[in-house]
Amino acid sequence: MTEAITSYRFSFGPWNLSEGADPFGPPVRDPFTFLEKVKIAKQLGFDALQFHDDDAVPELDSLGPEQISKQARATKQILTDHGLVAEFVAPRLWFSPRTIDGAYTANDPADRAYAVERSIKAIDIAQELGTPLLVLWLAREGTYVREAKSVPEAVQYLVDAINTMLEYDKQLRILVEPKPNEPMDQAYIPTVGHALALGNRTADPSRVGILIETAHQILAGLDPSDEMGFALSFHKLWSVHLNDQSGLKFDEDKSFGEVDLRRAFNQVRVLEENGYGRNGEYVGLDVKAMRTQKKEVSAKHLANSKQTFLWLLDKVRSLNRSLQAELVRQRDYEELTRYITAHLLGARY
Ligand code: XLS
Ligand code: MG
Repeated sequence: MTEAITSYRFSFGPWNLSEGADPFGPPVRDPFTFLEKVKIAKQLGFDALQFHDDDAVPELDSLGPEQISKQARATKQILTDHGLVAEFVAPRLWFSPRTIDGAYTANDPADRAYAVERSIKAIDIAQELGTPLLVLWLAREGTYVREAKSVPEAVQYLVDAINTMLEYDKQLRILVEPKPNEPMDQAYIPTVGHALALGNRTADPSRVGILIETAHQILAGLDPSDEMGFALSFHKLWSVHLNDQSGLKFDEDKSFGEVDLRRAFNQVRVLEENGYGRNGEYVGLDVKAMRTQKKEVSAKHLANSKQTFLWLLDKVRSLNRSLQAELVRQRDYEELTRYITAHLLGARY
């Protein structure tokens, strides 16, 4: 066990305060302005915001370099004025007509070039916002039809794109956020293991790490806390997107711990037991408000997820470690699981 941090720092992205649109229906709430979102973050006790490049600089594709840095500086100023910082920037490579067939792995070389140029702009924005972290959620890197693409070629395109970014900014660190499906049928980098292996193929593996989202692990049929433990053992867990997910379906981004409290407990436990946060890592929440929430109460999912993390942290810290060790020594795992259930329920044991 590594010594735990005394207090965690929390973050979320502006997209986590949303208007409730889904593929079957339009928005149901008026939007918050960016400034209102910043105020909500501060009010709820968050420390940082996460950004898609165009959250920080809207209409990015139509702007020149000077306009981009001017807007990025204005965004940074709003953060500073409210005592917040930027955790990371992620290029939004899934919206443009030029990323319909993938971004770094599109079959058309002009589309691949667009993806790299856009990523370089995202790095410029990250520099203006004062963060060395770039997150790559490889949304459209995968296939709908096996015969349309070559996997080894696609992997090489990904390596080349990451190398270009690492070369462009020598301080940059890249976090790959694996997800097995959605929007793609099959993603090229579906799991933490794939992301680690990809990082190892790049010119500087020491600057490529992982962001783990709870729901993405569940969609891959894996246990989120085990995946976090795996990345931690390689010192590669540089950010997390805690949330929850009810089974194998679309990415639900439910509040942390809403579906499976014990699974959430084990994520907090593995982070706490392995010193997560001691190198400045944030506890990020990638959660979505239910479509039924009215605007005035549409930030509760963020407050609740943070609260649940802290409640579970108390449970982790108050575990009877000698009892746990003794039950492990006796190999009485039935008793161990009974103890954990009692502890989580606050039942007399
Ligand atoms: C989508 C991803 C997305 C990233 C940020 O499934 O979780 O929200 O975290 O680009
Ligand atoms: Mg995410």
